[in-house]
Amino acid sequence: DPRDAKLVIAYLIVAFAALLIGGIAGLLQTMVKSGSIKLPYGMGYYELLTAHGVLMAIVFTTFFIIGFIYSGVSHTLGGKLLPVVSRAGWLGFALMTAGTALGVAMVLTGKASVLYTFYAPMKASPYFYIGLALLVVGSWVSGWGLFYQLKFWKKTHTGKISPLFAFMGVITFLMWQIATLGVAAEVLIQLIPWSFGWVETINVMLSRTLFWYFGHPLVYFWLMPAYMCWYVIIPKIIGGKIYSDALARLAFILLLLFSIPVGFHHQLMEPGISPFWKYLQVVLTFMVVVPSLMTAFSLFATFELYGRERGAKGLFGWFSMLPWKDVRFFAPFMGMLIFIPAGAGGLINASNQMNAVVHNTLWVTGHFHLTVATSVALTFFGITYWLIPTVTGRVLTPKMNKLGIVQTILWCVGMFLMSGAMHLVGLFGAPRRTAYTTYESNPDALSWMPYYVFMAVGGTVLFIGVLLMVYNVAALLMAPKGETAYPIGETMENAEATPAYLERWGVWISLSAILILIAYTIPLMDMIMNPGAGSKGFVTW
Ligand code: HAS
Repeated sequence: DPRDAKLVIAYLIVAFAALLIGGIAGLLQTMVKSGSIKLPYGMGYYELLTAHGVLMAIVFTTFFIIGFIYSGVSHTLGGKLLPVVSRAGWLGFALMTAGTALGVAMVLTGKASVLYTFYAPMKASPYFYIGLALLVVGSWVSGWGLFYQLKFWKKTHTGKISPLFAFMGVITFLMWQIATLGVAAEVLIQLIPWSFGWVETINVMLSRTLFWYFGHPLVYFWLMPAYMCWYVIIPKIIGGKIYSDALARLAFILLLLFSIPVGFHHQLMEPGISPFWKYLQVVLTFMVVVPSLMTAFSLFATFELYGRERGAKGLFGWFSMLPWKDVRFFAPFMGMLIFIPAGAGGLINASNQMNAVVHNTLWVTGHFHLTVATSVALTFFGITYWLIPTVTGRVLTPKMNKLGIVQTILWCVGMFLMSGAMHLVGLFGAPRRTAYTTYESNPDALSWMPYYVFMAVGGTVLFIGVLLMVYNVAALLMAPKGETAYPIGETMENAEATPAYLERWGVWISLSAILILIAYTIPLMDMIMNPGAGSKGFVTW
């Protein structure tokens, strides 16, 4: 529907504007860190780092995800958004854009150099937190629109299983809704009153815990739309079939259940949480790996069966049958490929003893540049090459396709240099989030410098990749008129029927709530009741 198309494009334009400004901040901060440049006009390293993180990790992703999911829900649930849903989409967009403008203005004027994780004891201007609150509330409003569209569809299609894309989109927003309750509580109850000076102290441990209650599912909020593309879109693009609708739904249900009660794996090195609760959440963390392994299995099955149908021979003959010259496949595929080492890094992080080696080092920065900034970002770029033409009634030309392939290669090369150097130097103990320093010419710190230079070189290649991507988006918006189909895959003919219980929303939401209550109730009560127990790590500032 042309009106829905406008909504989708509005979200995408803000997303790519954020990518551009965030990319500039990213380039500058990596050059400062390596000592290659000094910042003029009293600009600070932490200002740039915050702008980079907030714009890339929070604004680019959230706007892109909503635009993408709205497009697919409109397409698969009736071909058009209900008027009330479209209004929710626009209201959400307005709130999110206003919140982003306010938050970014605070960061760029040096009033909110609190990094993208923004928990206490670092304090920002209250207007930064108000901006964040608007962003989150806006995303809720958009999510409620999606829930309503599915509810309406179910009412008019009694007894039918919802389309896979819509199911996945709704579950992603359900997870987001539950996860953002933590950050909303942190911002509204703790950070805003404290930053306005209405209260003098803040419970730091509680603030960090509420943040990570949200912070880990946040990474699955980025990943799930990428999985939607891998499960539903990629089979159609290569000319194959979805391996199993039921398996895909089960993977998403497992992501809903296990992606939230695991925030403590970001706090393994904190003394204020008892080892038992950390242990429990690490076990749950290893559970959340299962749906990713299922996804890998399902993708290999789709690729292999597609190749064999076309006569591929031998164990890996199907590999050469894949459409390597099509950027709509190539970019997401590189994302999948890189997710293998990226996910392995996650397993290392999640293991308590190994976490003691890597925590707060550049290894972690390397990990998330492979996961969100490569696997997810490349998939989102790959989606852009068909999504913009589809909703604007245009076509992807061979020249744009070529530029897209070049962009993907640039991204992979830049990331190999940057993230590779981050992983290595992190293992030598180089801390994350520090401006240029040699720690008074300490020999260890001096030995890290060549890696920082590699990071800056990789960062520069990536910046060229950002510029090319923004150029490609502009070119797609002005591409020749024509028709591009929305690529929704179909399930294999011989796949088993999807069981109806996979759509028992009440059951899955209740199970998710139970797991969260088990993992968090006692530690949270402990933190609230003993806010000043300094020796246990509960600090009030
Ligand atoms: Fe992580 C820190 C553990 C996944 C993002 N993570 C972070 C941070 C970010 C982040 C942003 O346990 C930093 C936060 C901060 O600022 O402090 N992470 C994990 C684990 C996983 C994981 C266990 N992370 C992600 C994803 C992210 C992301 C996904 C973004 C999108 N992470 C941690 C931990 C920390 C952490 C600790 C805290 C560290 C610390 O101490 O601070 C797992 O979900 C990973 C499972 C993935 C797999 C891979 C499956 C492979 C697939 C691809 C198949 C490929 C095909 C193509 C089919 C098991 C699905 C191949 C074809 C061929 C032909 C070969």
